[in-house]
Amino acid sequence: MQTTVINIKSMTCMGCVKSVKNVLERIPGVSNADVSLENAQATIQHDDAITGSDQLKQAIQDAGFEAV
Ligand SMILES: [Cu+2]
Repeated sequence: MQTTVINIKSMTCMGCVKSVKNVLERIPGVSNADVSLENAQATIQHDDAITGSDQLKQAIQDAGFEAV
């Protein structure tokens, strides 16, 4: 299990936070995702053998947010 922190630029409210969290937690290999509006950041626990950090970033982008 690995922890990846991704900065997310374009979240503006708790609705955005929820969307990002839902998107991340639906990805196979992700066991937990904590998303903070205040820190503009997602902290994700995932199995790197199933889903790497690039795929997590891509999923966030696909959901319409900017992952940096
Ligand atoms: Cu929002």
